[in-house]
Amino acid sequence: MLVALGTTLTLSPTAASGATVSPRDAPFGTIIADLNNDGIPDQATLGHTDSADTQCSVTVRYGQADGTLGTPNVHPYTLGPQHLCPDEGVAVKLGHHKRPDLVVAASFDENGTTVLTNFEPVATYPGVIQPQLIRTGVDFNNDGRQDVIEASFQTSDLITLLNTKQGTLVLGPIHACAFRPQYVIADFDQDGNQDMLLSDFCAAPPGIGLSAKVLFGNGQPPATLISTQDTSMQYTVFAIDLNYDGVPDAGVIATPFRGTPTVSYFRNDGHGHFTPTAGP
Ligand SMILES: [Ca+2]
Ligand SMILES: [Ca+2]
Ligand SMILES: [Ca+2]
Repeated sequence: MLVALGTTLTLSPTAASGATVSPRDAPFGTIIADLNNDGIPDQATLGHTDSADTQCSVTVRYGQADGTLGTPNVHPYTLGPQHLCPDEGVAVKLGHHKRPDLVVAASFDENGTTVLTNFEPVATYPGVIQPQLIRTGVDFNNDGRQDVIEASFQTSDLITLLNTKQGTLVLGPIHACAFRPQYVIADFDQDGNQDMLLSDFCAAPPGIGLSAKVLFGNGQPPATLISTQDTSMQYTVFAIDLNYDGVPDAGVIATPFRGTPTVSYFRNDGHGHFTPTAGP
């Protein structure tokens, strides 16, 4: 199964606009998810209530049956003086929780990933320095619980956090370099755990350079498809089923700084072993 980034919920943000937005289009700091299990997407906006950025808030507007959003409910909270207020996050049902928790972070902070349950902070877990990307909608260990991807655009760090049975987050199997990560989630070795085909960019040694690699949810060593030390190059990865066997194969578009992009294809044997092959 191929899974696109983000999820596909839509809602009308205001009755007047009539437009629909997906979570990917939502403004930074806004989480779109069904928070009260009525089947209608809701909106949670992360912010702060004072200029010092120490009194944090989540403002929740529940989606109504007519497509509008209800009146704002402001939930203030504090994280302590060393924290900036979170400005990004995702909604995930942690552990056995019936309603989504909010997994949030501050994009200019380095104090980890905070979980809000019922809009109150309950725990802080590892995170990257200055996270600018948090995503969910992926299950790396095939336990039915959605896990979390977090990446920094400052340190080119990408980590995964597994959603445990106990409702905690622990560092997951995938840890990579990615400046502005571009990736595809699919089960490349067909073991049930979702894997990540990543355009990997390491700005610092060891492993400095650019590569396209498959990182496996079961923690086995990554499969590197193609690599270069020419960091002016850009790789864009995609999944494609070249031989119609239901197993995702891989493609990489290599775009030089100046010049014509080239596309490479890699046949997957169904166990996560890739060999270069002709295109479709
Ligand atoms: Ca709802
Ligand atoms: Ca999981
Ligand atoms: Ca897998």
